[in-house]
Amino acid sequence: MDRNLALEFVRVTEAAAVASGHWIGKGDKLKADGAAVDAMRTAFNEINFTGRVVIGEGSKDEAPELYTGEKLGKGGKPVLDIAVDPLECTDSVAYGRYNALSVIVAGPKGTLLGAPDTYMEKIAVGPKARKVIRLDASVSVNIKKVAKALGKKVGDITVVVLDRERHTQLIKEIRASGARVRLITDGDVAGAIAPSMFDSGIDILMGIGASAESVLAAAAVKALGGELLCRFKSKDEHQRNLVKKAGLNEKKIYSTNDLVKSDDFTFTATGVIDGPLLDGVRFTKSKAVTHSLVIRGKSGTVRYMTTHHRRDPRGDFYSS
Ligand code: VTB
Repeated sequence: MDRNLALEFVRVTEAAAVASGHWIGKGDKLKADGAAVDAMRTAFNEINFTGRVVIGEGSKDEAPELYTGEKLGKGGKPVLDIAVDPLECTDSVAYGRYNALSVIVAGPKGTLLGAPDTYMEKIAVGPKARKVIRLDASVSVNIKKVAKALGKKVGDITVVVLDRERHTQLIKEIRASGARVRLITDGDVAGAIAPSMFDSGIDILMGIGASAESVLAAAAVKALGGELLCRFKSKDEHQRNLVKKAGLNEKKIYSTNDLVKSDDFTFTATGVIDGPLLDGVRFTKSKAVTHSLVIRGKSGTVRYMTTHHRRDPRGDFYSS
């Protein structure tokens, strides 16, 4: 994939982050998400490529834009699969909480798993512990093995978990093992990537989260040398049928290589609200300032980018 395309995509996540950044704390998640989706779509359609959304905002009937199957870009080569979350953590933005991102993963056609909109059980770790985790091992065994691989005491291990009732037992078991728990209200994309980032303070992600988020996080985790293992965990018959219809297997344990099949991909994210990966959007009198991360699969290069977007004096438009 053209190396410069990764930089084109950062304009897309920047645009979505700035647009949704205006909705922080205003209590309206639909407006926040809509702003991100509109900005993302407009910015995508200024790029010379042909994209097909494999993970988007839902099916065509549920999502007017960026739906699974939608075509993006001005056309021509390259032809890419696109997985997006214009606004990961819509609620965090609406209620002014923590940890929201705009995210894109792009890879050659057929290389990103088109996971249907359901749930997955997940465990994610960074490079030093990538070989020791098992999705079916007990919580305490996984934690002990990760601690050993990292050369840490179990008591110094931090496990990030989504704060959901379904995780009551998991949290009990983590505490019983002696490890520490960080609860997050949303955002298991950043949560799954954090153990692979130097000094994030997070060693493991555990628990059940959305399946689309697995594919998005897997790209960054793979490029950074970590591991994310997951398995579909449908809530009901409808979700089980979605998995079947997509030709996927409820019993299979998917690794980063199954979720993102090629090395030729890019992961691009811009922070909307501060989180473990990135700072959020700041507005000044004349500028919007964004913080982004661009990771290329082939080289494993990690670029942090701070961009100052000039505000057009006539309105809320920003230079790209
Ligand atoms: C998680 C979280 C996301 O969805 O994947 C979660 O990381 C799972 O769904 O930020 P529930 O909220 O139903 O538990 C999000 O919260 C939103 O996409």
